[in-house]
Amino acid sequence: MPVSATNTATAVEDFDALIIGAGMAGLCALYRLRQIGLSVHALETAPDVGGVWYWNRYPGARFDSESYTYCYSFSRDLLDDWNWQERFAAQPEVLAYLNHVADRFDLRRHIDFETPVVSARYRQQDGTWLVETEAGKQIRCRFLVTATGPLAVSRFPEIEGFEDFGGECYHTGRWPHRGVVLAGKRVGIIGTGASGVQVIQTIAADVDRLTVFQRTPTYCIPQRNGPLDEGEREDIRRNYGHIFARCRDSFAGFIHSFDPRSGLEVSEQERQAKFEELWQQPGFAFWFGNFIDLMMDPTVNEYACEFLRGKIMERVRDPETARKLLPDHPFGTKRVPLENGYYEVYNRDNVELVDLRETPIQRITSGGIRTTSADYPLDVIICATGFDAVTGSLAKIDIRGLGDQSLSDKWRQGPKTCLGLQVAGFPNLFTLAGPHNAASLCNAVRCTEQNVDWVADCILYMRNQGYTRVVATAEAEADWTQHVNEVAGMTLLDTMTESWFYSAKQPGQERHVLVYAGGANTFRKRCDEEARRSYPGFEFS
Ligand code: N01
Repeated sequence: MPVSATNTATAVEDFDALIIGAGMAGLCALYRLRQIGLSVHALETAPDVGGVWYWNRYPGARFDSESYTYCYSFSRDLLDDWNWQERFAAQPEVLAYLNHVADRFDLRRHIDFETPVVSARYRQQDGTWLVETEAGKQIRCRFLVTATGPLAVSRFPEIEGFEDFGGECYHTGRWPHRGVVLAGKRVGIIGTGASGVQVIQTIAADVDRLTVFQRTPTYCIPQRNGPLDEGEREDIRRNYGHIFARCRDSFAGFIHSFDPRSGLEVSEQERQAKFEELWQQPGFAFWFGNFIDLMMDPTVNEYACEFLRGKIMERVRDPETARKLLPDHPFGTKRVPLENGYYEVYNRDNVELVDLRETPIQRITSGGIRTTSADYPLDVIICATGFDAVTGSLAKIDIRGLGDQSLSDKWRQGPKTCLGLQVAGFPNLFTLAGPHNAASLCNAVRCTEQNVDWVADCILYMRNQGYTRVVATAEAEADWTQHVNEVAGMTLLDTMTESWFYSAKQPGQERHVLVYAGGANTFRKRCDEEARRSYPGFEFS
């Protein structure tokens, strides 16, 4: 199976497998594919490892997953020698962890940094992929594994006048590494998703004035972060097996599992008690530990919404500001931000909330932001406006499969995939955390490890059977794509709520679901079943 060694005559490097990206998924793939004996290499745009954790250095960036669940499980020694400092680690600790992994397993020597990939073409004549970098370097590989990240391509809002602004302007997803001084400045922030919430609650006390430009309020639940002491760390180390098993069996790869009861079968008093108990717990307990039909039954969901709106009203002193913060979409149909004192920020004298649904932004001016009702003078504008999610980082690469078909063209009417891991017409291409894959609606590490294991097992199967080419069949792709859409349609995700779970980037565009809403546990079983039955949805040769 190995492709031949470096071919100096044509200056094309050859590897069995090439990974695009050296973030959380890419490092994992590098480790695992090397472990099964492949010659493997990775190309990374950034100057170092880490992916989103390399780029997202904005104030307050931290895990929304319990630290001890968002770490690799492939090495017992690694689990033993890393000491998580907080229940939900902050970005510097996460990045330090990923650097530690890269060093501990000697992964860096397989990575070319500052090497963006521009194209990848499948060559039918020899069944390899030819990958070209921005600098013109060519690499040939048997297997191409994309680990480009579902939230990697930052999106600035399409608002007129950015070029006129005389102050500083940053996107959370590309925060400057030199750091940014915000203390004493007039700061405006656009966007109140998970990134915006983390920034807002972190900087409010330091800046002179903070103006929050909010288009859609969303439900934030308390993170209840705190330091881990040595006793807790010891406990965690002893229980890693149990922790990972809980995550594996859960809907979204977290330690939280749905209550098997319907929210309709309990009394009002029991329901409120359950909500309160979940609200007091750290992390995503309120989302993924709630009643089993929270994301399916609009009445149950609305009970949860009412409870959370009540909490917002209690915490925000000014009733008019509180009203602006009240969401009206079903809970969980946008990714739920975890917060530490977010709502109390709006009780500060130096913080103002601007509701863009009432007074939209007209333009950016040289001195700040102009809405339909006022001019807001600013020194700094922070865009926490999200990403071209899930397919954005793949669309940046000209990926061409059989018959020179472009992946972007194929997905123009929405992604089509088999298990979110392969695409018909694109042999030997594996898309880690790609569209239709459980990994985007999941604790990322738990789910990408599953993706990587599945890919490694598939390649091992090929090796044992003497195959060099695998490709999803058109039927299996159609079945999975239909299933992904049907499952989303059975949940409240399929409301008209705008979120990155769906592909519509602008109001009015056709929507296609990008995530798998059937649950990480179901997804895993489906993938395992496919392997156990010798991959009936795939063609080998
Ligand atoms: O991006 P988002 P994010 N004018 O797309 C607003 C992960 N993450 O970076 O809701 C005005 O969620 C937009 O408004 P609306 C996590 O998976 C993880 O915050 O579209 N506003 C929204 O408020 C998360 O879901 C962690 O109306 C505009 C915001 O910008 C994902 O990353 C931490 C606008 C975008 O929210 C993305 O989160 C942080 C415009 N033109 C993030 N355009 C951890 O777990 C957009 N908005 C550590």
